[in-house]
Amino acid sequence: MITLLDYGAGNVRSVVNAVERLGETIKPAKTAEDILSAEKLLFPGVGAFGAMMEILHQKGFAAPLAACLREDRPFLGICLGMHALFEGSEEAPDLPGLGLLKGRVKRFETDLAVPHIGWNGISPRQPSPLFAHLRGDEKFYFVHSYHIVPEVPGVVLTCTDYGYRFASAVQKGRMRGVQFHPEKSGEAGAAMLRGFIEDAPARLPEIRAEKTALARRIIACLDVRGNDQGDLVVTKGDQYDVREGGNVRNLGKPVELARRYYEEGADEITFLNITGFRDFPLEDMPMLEVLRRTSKTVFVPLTIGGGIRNFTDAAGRSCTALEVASEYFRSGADKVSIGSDAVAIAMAYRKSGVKTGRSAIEEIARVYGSQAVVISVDPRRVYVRSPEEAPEHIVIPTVIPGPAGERFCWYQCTVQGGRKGENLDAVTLSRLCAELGAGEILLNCIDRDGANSGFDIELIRAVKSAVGIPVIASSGAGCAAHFLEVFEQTTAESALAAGIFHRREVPVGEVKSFLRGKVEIRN
Ligand code: 1PR
Repeated sequence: MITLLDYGAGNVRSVVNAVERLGETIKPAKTAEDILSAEKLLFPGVGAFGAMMEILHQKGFAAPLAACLREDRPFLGICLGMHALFEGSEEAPDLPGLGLLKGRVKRFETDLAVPHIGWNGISPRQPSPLFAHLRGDEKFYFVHSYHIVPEVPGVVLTCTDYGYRFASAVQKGRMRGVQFHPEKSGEAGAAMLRGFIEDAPARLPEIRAEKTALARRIIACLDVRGNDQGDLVVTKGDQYDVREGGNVRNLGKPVELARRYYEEGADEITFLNITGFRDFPLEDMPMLEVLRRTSKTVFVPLTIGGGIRNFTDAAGRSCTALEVASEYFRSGADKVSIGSDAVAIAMAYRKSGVKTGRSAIEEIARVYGSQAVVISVDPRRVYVRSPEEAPEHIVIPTVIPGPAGERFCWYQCTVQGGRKGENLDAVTLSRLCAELGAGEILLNCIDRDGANSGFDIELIRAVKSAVGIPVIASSGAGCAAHFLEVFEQTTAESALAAGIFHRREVPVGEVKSFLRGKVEIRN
């Protein structure tokens, strides 16, 4: 029996599912006594260090947890659950940590994108039960802006490279902590959790890489909506038009398709509720059930988008984006993606120059961390003869001339699934949202959507050069070579596709096989 320390933030459902899948039972700690009587403790942390420490103290969990750890009770802390073991964190300098390990938590200082998001390796430093079922060359899912800096080198269990080498796991007696998320790391993560559950004999894996590398991610995207018969289906548009012969295209069931992509090797799954902008968000949330069911069989990160915004309906009922997002996190989402509302937020911020702290981006980032906030951008090319024609926008030269031979273009942001264009360009939108605390950009392109003609390299380069957060290249993938092209010609951290996967024209596995040996990927 494992006792789960759930302090109420983030996606603990995935941890429960990952443990139960291994045949172990898991019980949430509700009182201090539950912690003190635990056989084994699992502490998954998601969100922000300050909020976590405050809640641990409010609930009266901090002292019993520290007592168990001093007694050397088997413990596994994940991400913030490991940060809590240290003396403090730059993320909330005034709030001390538990101080069981000497050292602090600091923000990444690197030219690479922060947060560090994706699948990276681990370089083991000492034997551990966590390695009992590992080869050593597996990759694990990381998502963090801060990392630990232990003062005592002897506690370092693994190291990982991202710009520089950092400690990615610690071990002192039976107290262990990992920066990555085993519950989101597919079969490798399950193997590590099994070692913890069994309290297996400590060993070193056979393969011990000297250096590790972050993989470029392949993401499968499922656009979901109700069809005319009222069923929730995965659909797919051409330039966002999802109807064919008057009917919504039906390409399958969301939960089944997500599972198929997981089994084929997708590194992440994104669900977009494409008509989510229409209704009162909390009234009917069919995607909650989709997430709950998906998180039972899919052990890679899940992102959900559509309808995440502050909303007041005609009857005066209101809800906040944070409330909507919280429902999604509780149901199994790791990240939420904001589309239309991000455009409104960025335009207001550009006009006032003031960060109110109350926008959906800021509020969700404050509670769940920046890494949980993705901005979904739906731009369309607008051709101009020269940059002077659109002085308020970021205009770029293009090698693909416009209908009248124009050699320049800018990318107009749209809202409501491309139905309405706004006076804001995609590069500026991305920069402003990153300033407000977004952690990742999902960069679609309406002109390329469903076109199978390849990603819009010019758009991706323009956005990538304007932000310091990871960018997901999206729209236009028609063959495996298009993924190689986007990874060779841009620094996008990941690439997303929909149509070719749904129609089985190019399965995820084929993309991976094609890329293997050419770019760093997760096997
Ligand atoms: O505005 O916050 O409610 O979010 C709505 C979300 O739904 C946005 O993320 C928006 O991108 C998405 N969306 C709205 N309408 C559509 C539509 O298609 N009619 N889908 C839509 C966007 C685009 C991509 C697609 C890629 C890859 N889907 O995500 O998966 O273009 O496709 P491909 O590989 O087949 O080319 P809000």
